[in-house]
Amino acid sequence: MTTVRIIGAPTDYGANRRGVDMGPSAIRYAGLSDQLSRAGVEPVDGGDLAVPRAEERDPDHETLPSGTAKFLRETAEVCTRLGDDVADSLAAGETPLVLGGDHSVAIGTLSGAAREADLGAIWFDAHADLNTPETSPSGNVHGMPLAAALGYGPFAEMDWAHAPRFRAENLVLVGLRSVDPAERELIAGRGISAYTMSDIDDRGITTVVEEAIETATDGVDGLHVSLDLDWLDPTEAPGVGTPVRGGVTYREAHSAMEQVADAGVRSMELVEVNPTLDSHNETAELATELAASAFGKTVL
Ligand code: EXY
Ligand code: MN
Ligand code: MN
Ligand code: MN
Repeated sequence: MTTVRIIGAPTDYGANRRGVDMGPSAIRYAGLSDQLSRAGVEPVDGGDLAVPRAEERDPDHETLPSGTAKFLRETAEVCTRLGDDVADSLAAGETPLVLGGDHSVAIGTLSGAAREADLGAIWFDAHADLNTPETSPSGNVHGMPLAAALGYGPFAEMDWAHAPRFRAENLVLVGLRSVDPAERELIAGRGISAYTMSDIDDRGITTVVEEAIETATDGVDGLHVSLDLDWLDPTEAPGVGTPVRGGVTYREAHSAMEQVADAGVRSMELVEVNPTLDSHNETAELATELAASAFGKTVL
């Protein structure tokens, strides 16, 4: 039986508002372990990483030679430990499931997951998360994890940030509807596969995810699934900090997760659940249900 190791990463350094640090608690409270058991995997809860509260840290941002990345030092510190935990879990033959926290935790997940294996990734998100400190309109690192993992801009000089065995050719973005100009340039210039919501409208979720899996897994050892809950329409997932209207439906999301279950998930993360913005914990509940689908839960 597959062992899924739950690793909580309760950060909010990368987001512009508090609350997303309560994501791991809310997702557990929503019944994650039970859902995973029903999916036929064995959940092991490794607890949460220790994350110093943002208020105890320099509230100001880290200014780099060019650009801004708020709380970058703190993010580096947490992601380094998270990367080690993810790598250890994989080395033990487990499947790590990281609970954010804001999406900056993906820098740690990807660096750990791409340490001993060539990694492909599907990024289910309204956003491209490809800004660098120079191009970011906000300075928030949750808009930068893919640029970090791929070593773009000043991240090239930061060994903790880039994922050693993860290439742009095996990255696929699915569900885009909020992309900044510099991110658009990177997608075109670096050959990153990307599907917008219009692509899903035109071609259907099944075809899009089928192609995404093919591209992400081409020539690699395993697939990472990054699920930002703002991928879904805000009517389904209100508890997120950066909602964008026009996202996927409940059923489309499940269908996509069922497809990745068939492909096989090597590592996964659930990020950006913000209980202070949620309605009766429904976004956290949705996260647990989608994780169960991604790990193979079926009706019959
Ligand atoms: N692209 C915007 C920025 O970089 O500030 C917004 C990023 C939001 C990132 C969210 C969580 O996926
Ligand atoms: Mn994101
Ligand atoms: Mn997002
Ligand atoms: Mn390096």
